[in-house]
Amino acid sequence: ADLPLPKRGASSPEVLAAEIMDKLTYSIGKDAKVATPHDWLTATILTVRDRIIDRWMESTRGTYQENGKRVYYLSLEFLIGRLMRDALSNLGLMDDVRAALDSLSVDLDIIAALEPDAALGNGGLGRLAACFMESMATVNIPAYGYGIRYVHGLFRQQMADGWQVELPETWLAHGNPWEFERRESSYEVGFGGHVDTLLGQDEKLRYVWKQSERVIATAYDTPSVGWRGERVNTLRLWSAQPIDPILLDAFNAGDHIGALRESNKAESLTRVLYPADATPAGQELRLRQEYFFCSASLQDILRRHLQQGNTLAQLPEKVAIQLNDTHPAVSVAELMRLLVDVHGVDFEEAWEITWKTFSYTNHTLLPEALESWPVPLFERLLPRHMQLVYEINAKILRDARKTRIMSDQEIRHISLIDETGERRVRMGNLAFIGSHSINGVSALHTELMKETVFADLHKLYPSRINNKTNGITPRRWLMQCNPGLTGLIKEAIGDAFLDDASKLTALDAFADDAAFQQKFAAVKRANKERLASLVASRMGIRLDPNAMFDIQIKRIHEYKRQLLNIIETVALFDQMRSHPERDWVPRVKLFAGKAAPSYHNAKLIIKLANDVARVINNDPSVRGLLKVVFVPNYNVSLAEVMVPAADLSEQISTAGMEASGTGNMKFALNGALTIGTLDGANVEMRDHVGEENIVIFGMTAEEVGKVRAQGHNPRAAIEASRELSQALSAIATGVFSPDDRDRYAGLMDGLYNHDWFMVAADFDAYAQAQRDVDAIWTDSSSWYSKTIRNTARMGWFSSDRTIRQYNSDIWRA
Ligand code: DL6
Repeated sequence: ADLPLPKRGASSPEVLAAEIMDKLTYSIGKDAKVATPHDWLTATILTVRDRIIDRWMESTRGTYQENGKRVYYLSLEFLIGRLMRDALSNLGLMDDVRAALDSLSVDLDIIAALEPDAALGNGGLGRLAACFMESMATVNIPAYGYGIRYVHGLFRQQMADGWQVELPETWLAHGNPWEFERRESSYEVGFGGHVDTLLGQDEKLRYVWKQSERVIATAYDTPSVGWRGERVNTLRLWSAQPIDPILLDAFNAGDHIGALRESNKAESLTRVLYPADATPAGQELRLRQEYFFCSASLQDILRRHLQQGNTLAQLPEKVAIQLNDTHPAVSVAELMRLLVDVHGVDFEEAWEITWKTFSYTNHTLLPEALESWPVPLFERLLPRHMQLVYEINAKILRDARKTRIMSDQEIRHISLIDETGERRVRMGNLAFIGSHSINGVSALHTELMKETVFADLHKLYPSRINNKTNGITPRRWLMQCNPGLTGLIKEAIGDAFLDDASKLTALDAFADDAAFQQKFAAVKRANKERLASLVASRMGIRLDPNAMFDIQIKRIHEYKRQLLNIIETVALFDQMRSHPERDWVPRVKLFAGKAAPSYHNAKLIIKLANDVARVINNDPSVRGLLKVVFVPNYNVSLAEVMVPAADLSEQISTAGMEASGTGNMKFALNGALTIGTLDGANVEMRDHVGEENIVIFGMTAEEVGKVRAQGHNPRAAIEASRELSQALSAIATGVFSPDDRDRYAGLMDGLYNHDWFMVAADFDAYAQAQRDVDAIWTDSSSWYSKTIRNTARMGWFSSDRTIRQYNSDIWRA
């Protein structure tokens, strides 16, 4: 029966304080006298959570009653960060909860800082998924996120003598008050074994997959609150458990370790997030993780669909499944298996249902990041799926030949099996063929997808590729991380922008207003002081907030070109020492980011940043002019302090290689000037903020392509640039690494001999652009006029806009 839902009463500081005390006493079992800050945090979260549950139940009931179309976002990563401020701000409870805690002598900021930063993702792709969850709730789409509940998220980064050291991350150490374990939502997921055939009563052949291993997937649900709490959706993360927690026979026979072997094996499936961001892990465990979460999610989706009285043929009408990159691509084969083998649907009909249900987002053009699995591994782990992949492939290739537009070479390229060298299953092709929509994440990236990785599939299916430029949620990336700026904007233009970020354009009228510029500058200064005090307390380094804060934060990758930034820093250092008479703009160069543990050059780049920092920061001749800091353990919470404090945002990837970028959007929204290449979403940012309000330099993607095709001579470019050759030779000969003079010889050789990432080729343009930035900085009214215009014109990059476009063009929920 539809019993009326209970509901928490209206919130006031008094009511909230009483509820927090109630939680502390009855849910945590602590007396306020002995409660630790963690206890207060948990009691506060539980109090806020009750209010979320009220809305959650309403949303879920509403979705059930409507039986409309639901959206399922399948992602191996959700980089959600801390949730409490998000929830408080979206529910409008921030001030009341602060006052409630004050009355209990508890400081909200102190306990909020204790909340673990849930790092169930590596970088952009995972953070995008988290922004999308928030926006889907905000724009009122009935959506579910599906992923993995990793026990250990992305590693903690420590520095040992300037080298990255990886330590395990333990976000669940104090429990997780946000989640609900749903034992009743458990599914078996199998691996290995073989496939039998049976003749059914209908005389049709049936395939029966006899799995050799099985585990249980158990759901953990976390509510995801939209702006103003209008809607609450569910993030459902799967945890792997053994079917038999302990093998008692083995235990009783004295094999105490062996008795737990199966259990350990099952649990290890969801223990750790793979720390590789752009390169596939290439491990059996990774494929197991992917299949595990896809199978559990699809079983859950079909169960819900059928429970509502829908038919399987109605699946595309009622269900939209978005594949976040190729990581969940095995879902295409799994849905086919469930439809054909479990529900007895004909292959042809199952295929129609499947491709109409799925859509796929590509996040990278790096060929090494397009997943593919060795056929023997795929076949051993998923023998039935291998058969289905062959069957789908045969059908697609047959159809492709019939069109008569595809050459043999093109047919080989679209095949699901890569036959060059070791045979491999191409997950990108599987995701593409199994979807009705394939999207890129910026206009440039989408065009490049059509021309490069998916050129042949695009020829066969010319209407499937479309663009959905990424976005960021302005709730986390403006309102929460920058309350000072949010308040100032409200004061100037009212609060309509809180509900519709495009309304920020009204701020344009204030860009040249001297009084407003001063207030804008004061907010920036306060944010810089906040970052300076974080750096002082964590690293014992003093930063001068009068200097320009020039920030590059993102995963460390050669294509993102932190190396270009470091080399230019070395060249600047050189110039400052050679020309002390010039009016140098004081700069603090800040870096942060993690390197994949197996990515040698990325780790070396971190060490170089630290080596360069040590030398520069200890040289009296540049004191007060230049400082370099690599802030360890970059994560969402650190970004929330660094982004609002930036004067200059470094978005300097080799053109054509950064699919979109989302950090670029966060900085510009918070009033930083961007120095960047025409790459990813930078191109569209330039179009929105105006080319006079962004500093663009370097080769275009087209030029990079041409130069690479012609073969370029970096040595000549280096020799033609005195600044560059001096900086490189200083690094190569050990000026920054006196303890190991050859440490960077190999890295520098790479620039002289290949320069794949066009560091040498773009150096002069970059150095000139930096001097242009200096010139703008020197004219502070021009600086603030540009940075205010950035904030005013970045509303389009709200993830609400992105999600609306997904919904109107792809999901139609
Ligand atoms: O689309 C989100 C994000 C983009 O903004 C970045 O440009 C892109 O590098 C990133 N891709 C990945 C790599 N994933 N894979 N595979 O994180 O996606």
